[in-house]
Formats: sequence, C-alpha cells, structure tokens
Amino acid sequence: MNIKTIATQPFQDQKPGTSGLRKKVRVFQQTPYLENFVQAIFDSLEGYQGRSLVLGGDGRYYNREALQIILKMAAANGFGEVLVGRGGLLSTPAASCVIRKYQTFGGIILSASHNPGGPTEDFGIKYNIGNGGPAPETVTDNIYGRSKQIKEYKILEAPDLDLDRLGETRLGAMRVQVIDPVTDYAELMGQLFDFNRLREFLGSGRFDLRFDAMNAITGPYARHILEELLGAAPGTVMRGDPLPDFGGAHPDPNLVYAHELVELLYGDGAPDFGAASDGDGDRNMILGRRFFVTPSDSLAVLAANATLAPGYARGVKGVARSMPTSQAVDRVAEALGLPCFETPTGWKFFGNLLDAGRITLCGEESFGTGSDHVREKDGLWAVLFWLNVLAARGESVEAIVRAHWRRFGRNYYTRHDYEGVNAERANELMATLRQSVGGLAGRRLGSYEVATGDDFSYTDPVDGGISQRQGIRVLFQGGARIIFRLSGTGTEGATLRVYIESHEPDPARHDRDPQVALAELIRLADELAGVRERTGRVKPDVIT
Ligand code: VG1
Ligand code: CO
Repeated sequence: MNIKTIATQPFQDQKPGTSGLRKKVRVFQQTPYLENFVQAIFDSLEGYQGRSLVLGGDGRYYNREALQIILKMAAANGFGEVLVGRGGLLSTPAASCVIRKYQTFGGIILSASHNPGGPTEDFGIKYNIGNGGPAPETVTDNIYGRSKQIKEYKILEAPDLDLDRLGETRLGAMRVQVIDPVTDYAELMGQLFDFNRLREFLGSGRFDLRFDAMNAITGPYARHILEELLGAAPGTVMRGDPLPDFGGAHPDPNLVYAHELVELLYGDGAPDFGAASDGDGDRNMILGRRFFVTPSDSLAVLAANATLAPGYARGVKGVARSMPTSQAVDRVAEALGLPCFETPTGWKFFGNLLDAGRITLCGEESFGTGSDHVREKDGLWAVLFWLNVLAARGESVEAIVRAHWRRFGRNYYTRHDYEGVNAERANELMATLRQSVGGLAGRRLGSYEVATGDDFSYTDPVDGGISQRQGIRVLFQGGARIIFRLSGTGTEGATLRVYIESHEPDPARHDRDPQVALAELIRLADELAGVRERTGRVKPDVIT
C-alpha cells in the first residue's frame, strides 16, 4: 500500500467554533475540504507517531465516508493504531470515555451535535485531546492557523475497511480495532451509579419512564443500559435507531424539538419520568410528569443531591457553569461551601478545572450536564444520575425540584434564539452593545437597576489563559441578568442568543410561567439591543 502526498490549496474558513468545525455536508464532500482540515489537525499535533487515536461519530449522513478518509490519513501520517466504534458510531461522551480508558493520544469525533443531518444539512469534526476533552483554544487556534497555510496532505492508497465487524485489522502499518461503541461506556456508568437499586426501581413496574433518542446516537446506549441492564420495559427507548438524517427531525432535546416526548409527559396517564438526548449524545432534557426541569436547575439539583449516587458519595469538590447558565448552582455551592466557577460557553473551558480536581460537576444552560467521569457533557449520564436520585429519595421529579426552590429560591430563566439572522446585522448589534454596555452601570431600567455591564472575559484559573469577548452581560442589583451572545455552532447566517434570568426567593411566587415572570426583563433586553429593529424579527425562533 502506497502513501500518497497530495498537493492542496488552503481554505480560509476552517475556523473551529464552540465545538469543532461545522459546515454543510456538501462543503465537506468537496475534496479536499475534509482532507485539509484533518491534515491541519495532524500537523498541529506533536508526538503522535505510533500512538493511538479514537475515531467515531454520531452516525449522521457522510459519517461513514469521512471515517474511511480519516483512517487512511491517520495511517499515512504515522498513527500506530485507531480505535473505531463499530459502524463508525461513538457518542461524544463514549469517545471521551474510550480516550481516557485506553489512554490514547486523542480522538476525532464526527458530529454536528444537535444540528440536523442529511445530504443538505450539517456535518462536523472535532479533535479531542488525551484527557478525553475538546481541544482547548490554543490547540484549535493552531489548527485554524495551519489550515490557512496547508499545501499538501498525506493519504494511504487502500481499499475501504469493513467497520461493521468487531476485531482487529490493519491499514498499511497501522492497526485498526473496531470496538463495541457501548461496552466501555456502560461499564463506567455501572461504576458511578447504583445499578442494583436502579434494577429494582425500574423493574418494579411502579416507575414508568421514556427515553427519546431522537433517532440519533444514544439509541443503542439507552437500549442496552436502560432496557437490558436495568430492566426497564421494552419500548422505554423511543426513536432508538440511529438514522443518517435523524428521521428528518432536529436532534435537539428541548421542548420544541422533542415534542412527541413532551406530549406524552404532559398527556393523560403520563409516565413518571421522561428524558431525551441530542445527535451526539452529550445533551439531556429531563422531564417529570407534567413538569420540565430547566438544565440550569438540573445542574443545581444534582449538585445538591450528588452524594446519593455511589460515584459521588464522597462529595463534590467544586462546581462550574458556563456564564449564561443560571446562577441556581451558585446558590447550592454557597450553601455547601463549595468553590463555584463561571466559564465561557463551550465544554472545552471545563477541562482544566476537571483535570486539576477543582470541580466535580459542571453544566450549561444548553441542556448540557457532566462531571469528572469524562471530559464531555454526557446526556445518558445525567439521566442515570436523576434516576439514581429519584430511586434514593422516592419522590417525584416535581416534588424534588419544588423542594429545591423552597430551599434555594427559584432562578427563573429563559433563552430566546433568533436563528439565521443576517450576519452583518447581528455583528452590528453586538458591536453597538459592546460600546454602550459599560455605561449602563448605575442606570435604572424599569424596576431594575444595573449593577455592571461588560463583555465577559475569562482568565483560566489553572493555566492563566485569557478568553475575551465571550458575551455581553447586563447584571442587575439583586442578581437578575440579561446576556447577549452569538452562537458558534451554526452553519447559516448568525444566531443571536438572549439569555434572561431573575431570582425569586418567595415560594408563593414559584408557580409562574417563566415568560411571564421574566416579561419585563424580556422587554428590556429587546430595548437595550434593538433586537426587533435590527434583525427584523418580531419574535424568537426558539424559546427554551
Ligand atoms: C451551543 C451551546 C453551548 C454548547 C455548544 C455545543 O453553542 O450554547 O452551550 O456547548 O452548543 O453543544 P453556541 O455557540 O451555538 O451557543 V453540542 O451538544 O453541539 O456539542
Ligand atoms: Co451535542
């Protein structure tokens, strides 16, 4: 077999966003778009000769073709071994688990996560480092820099490999191990949670749950763990077969896109518990009977109840949340005397804190929760954690959350997304805010008084790295906040995200619809940024 070195021209738009490089499938299909980016990854790494790489994806359209290319490029570039999930499948948290367990050099994950899949939809690629987590900004900056100068890439001339059969094969001098995508991950879950207790709980017939895999990667994981290992009734897992186009649906677990599950949980004879995960298995949505748990509250509740799960019985070292995530977990940290960190959006910012042992749990408002068990957010892990808490407390989801609010107050929270906005206008909106936000301090806006306003900047407490311009914050006296940022995961135009939060200590006022409770702040946000005027939109596309 022959290693070919192929001359290429750089692309100028291969800048990784919040979580890897995401583009339309047809962009990646144009040789050498994928090849260039993969070579740029390899070129920016050092010391991988003879080492091992993990490879897998969420099964979306173009996953299989891309895997064959990457395998041949890994062989041509001198990797010693690739561990690839059978059928090319690995959920994002399972890839992180495998990297850590086998101490590989790193991993490549093919996914555009919650973005739709199919020939006209999205594809994505992301590099994870040896700790199992997304490459930090220093690494992604290097990859981007390299991609703008790349002149050639290396690829092995070889027939495609059969990735559907477990076991070892070779590609040139490189070993390829096709591994079961679920086994290692399921074993890790068994170490963290009380599977005996969960078997009793789920097998008793007294607790009814549904898990919506949204025709994405978590289907095989959830079926194996919930139905086979823990004895939940067959059919517990809905939409459990991964499809290349996710059945035409948007694999994003929220009240809008997981509507079948939501209708079940709000209907007659609703199950006790419902959950869903996204395209690549790192997000989660938690529902009780006629009750939605916001991701920010979910993080706070898990932090407050962590010791009920065996893997966390010795307590939590600290917690972290991304900046736009509600401050509900901060209140738990304060009450328990735990350090609490506020990081920019994106899981890569939790990596150093987790590696340094400064935090155990972390999460984002965008349906992401996780812990130091891997270095990615983890959808099914969050579901198992909730089930473990429910089994231990013997109360309903709603009762647990309401008790939490009574103790800590309720952080009313909403995110309004304006999708596919003209990028120039969105940038103008942010630029104008950036200029004015500093001057807002001390001003009265309606019944609120601005404490400070800034563009969030983060100094990593472990390595001192600085990340600037991470979102415009308007912070009010009493803890209410309005935050504006542009998405870094979209593939068309710009997506403006407006995050709104306010704290309500009075239990008599915990029953309100968040859109009503936050109505004044929602109006202020529109006035401050001129959202309607500048984007021409009268209302958000998605409210979570
Ligand atoms: C979004 C979320 C962010 C999350 C990221 C990746 O990013 O807001 O919290 O980490 O997606 O999630 P953005 O830049 O679009 O706001 V996933 O499930 O795509 O890996
Ligand atoms: Co995801």
